[in-house]
Parts: sequence; structure tokens; C-alpha cells
Amino acid sequence: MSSAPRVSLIGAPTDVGAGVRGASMGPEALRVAQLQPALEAQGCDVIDRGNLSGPPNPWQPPVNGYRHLDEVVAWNQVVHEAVHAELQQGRLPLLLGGDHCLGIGSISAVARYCRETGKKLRVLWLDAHADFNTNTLTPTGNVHGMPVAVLCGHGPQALTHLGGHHPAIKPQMVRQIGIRSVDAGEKRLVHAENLEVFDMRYIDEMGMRHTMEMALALLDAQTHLHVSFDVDFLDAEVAPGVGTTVRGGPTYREAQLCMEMIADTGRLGSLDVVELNPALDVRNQTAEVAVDLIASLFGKSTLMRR
Ligand code: 6HN
Ligand code: MN
Ligand code: MN
Ligand code: MN
Repeated sequence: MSSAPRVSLIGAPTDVGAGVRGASMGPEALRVAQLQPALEAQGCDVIDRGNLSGPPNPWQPPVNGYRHLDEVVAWNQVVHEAVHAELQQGRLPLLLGGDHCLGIGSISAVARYCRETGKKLRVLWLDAHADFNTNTLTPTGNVHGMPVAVLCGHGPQALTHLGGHHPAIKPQMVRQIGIRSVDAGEKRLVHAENLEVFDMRYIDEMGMRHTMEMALALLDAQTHLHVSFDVDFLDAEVAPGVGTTVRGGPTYREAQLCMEMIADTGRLGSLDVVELNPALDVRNQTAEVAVDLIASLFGKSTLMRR
């Protein structure tokens, strides 16, 4: 990276979009795993903004195909404003989730900033899941299974118009990596919208290096790269502390390579780290793995590099 990034940690301690409780403890687990010193060791200037606040989790069943829609909207509004404020100050927002519904507020803010500044947006979605459900397609009603669809304009108005622009992003801006669990209706929408998905089959056959070369192709000096890192992207043996584990994910080494290749582009402009669930973790190991990988995203790499 050309100059030391100025990183702002923003905690969003909520699990209102999830079907299993506990991701609300994610921000603190990442702090306990020494996220700030790990970033400072990479030369980042880091400010911890503390935690945002929002409504508690009422733990109710879905209504019209959405669980906790009002609460999800409220959390995403505060996330949107917080992320946008950091970008406006020339800082790199690092959103500490919280469940993945928060990607709606975060990425709509990044998209708004890119429109305001004439930058091109590329979103890398690292996840076991496509998160492309709608209220009619979802088998669960959990909004953390819907953020990519919402950002592309499929969802309730309160979420799809969050950043004042509809849709917030186009499917062509997104590259999904690590996908291995997609619901039947969701799969049809993924194909209909031509979402670019590098699933585990692709990674198995082509390798992580080629996958990342494809996902990072055509970036230029005007590109703002946003990474939305759902910790369940990782194989469950490396990362047991998530609510929706799916076996057969990237190994520790494959994930390191993925992060290192993103760092090499020098284009990382914003980041979400979501779905870490300390209630399901063992001795905070998943948080520690996540911190290792985040450090690699900011340039921690092999002895071969300066
Ligand atoms: N995540 N496809 C499932 C659903 O409920 O829609 C799982 C979604 C998981 C979402 O892990 O961010
Ligand atoms: Mn996700
Ligand atoms: Mn996931
Ligand atoms: Mn509209």
C-alpha cells in the first residue's frame, strides 16, 4: 500500500438479522483478539470509534418473510451514517459486526461515497453463502441471508433506498468467493441477475490464485475495493465460531493467499468483518484467525515482501 491507511474501527454489536444469537458479541471478541495492535503492526493509524447503538433483539418469528425488519432498518441506518462519515474524512471504515445484514448499511454508504467522488466500486463478498434471498425466496426470514439482493434493489423500500439511491449497487460490481450453500430459489435469482460467483467448486478446480486473479481483474487507480468478509467463508475446522457453518471452505492457507492478493492491489477502501459468534467459539480462536487474516489484508505477508 502506498501510504499507511487510516483505519476506523466501528463496532455494530447486533444479531437482529441472524437466526442464531451471539454475533452481537463479535466486536468485543475481535478487540480481545488484539485487532488494533495487529493493524498498528502493519503501519496503520487506527482509531477505535467504539460501538454504535441500536435496538435490542426482540427474538420474534418472521413477519411477511422478514425477521425483525424494523430493527434491521434501524441498525443499518446508523451503520450507513457511521461508515459514510469515515469515508468523508478520508479514513478506511472497518465495520465490526454483528451479523451480515449490516452489509446493507455499510455497502450502501460506500456506494454513495463512490458516486459522490466519481470512484468505481468493486465489492468482494467472501462467504459460504450468496446472501441473495428475498422475503419470498428465503427459507428462514433472516435478513442476513438477503443483503446482496437488497443492495441490488430486491427488498423492502426502507432497506433498498437507504442511501438515497436505488439500487445502491449493480450485480456487475460484485464478485462472490467461497460460496457453497445457496438455497433453491436464491440460486434462480443469482442466475437471473448474472451474479459473478467463484464457488468452492471453482476454487477446487482452478485454485485460489487463479480465482483471485479473476475476481481482482480490471481494477484501476479509480477503483474503491470493498471487502465484505463473512467469517463463515472459512472452513469450519479453522473457524468454528460462526452461526451458520458450512463444511468444505477455504483452508487457513487459501484464505491467507486470498487476503494477501487483495492487499497487493493497494485498492482496499473499506471492510466488513461479520458473523463472528463468540458464543459458539472455543477460546476465541475464530476471532484470532480473523485478526490474522485481517492483518494480511493490510499487508502482513511472507518474508519475501518488504
Ligand atoms: N450469512 N441462506 C440461508 C438463509 O437463511 O437465507 C443462510 C444465510 C446465512 C447468512 O451467513 O450471512
Ligand atoms: Mn454472509
Ligand atoms: Mn455466510
Ligand atoms: Mn425505487
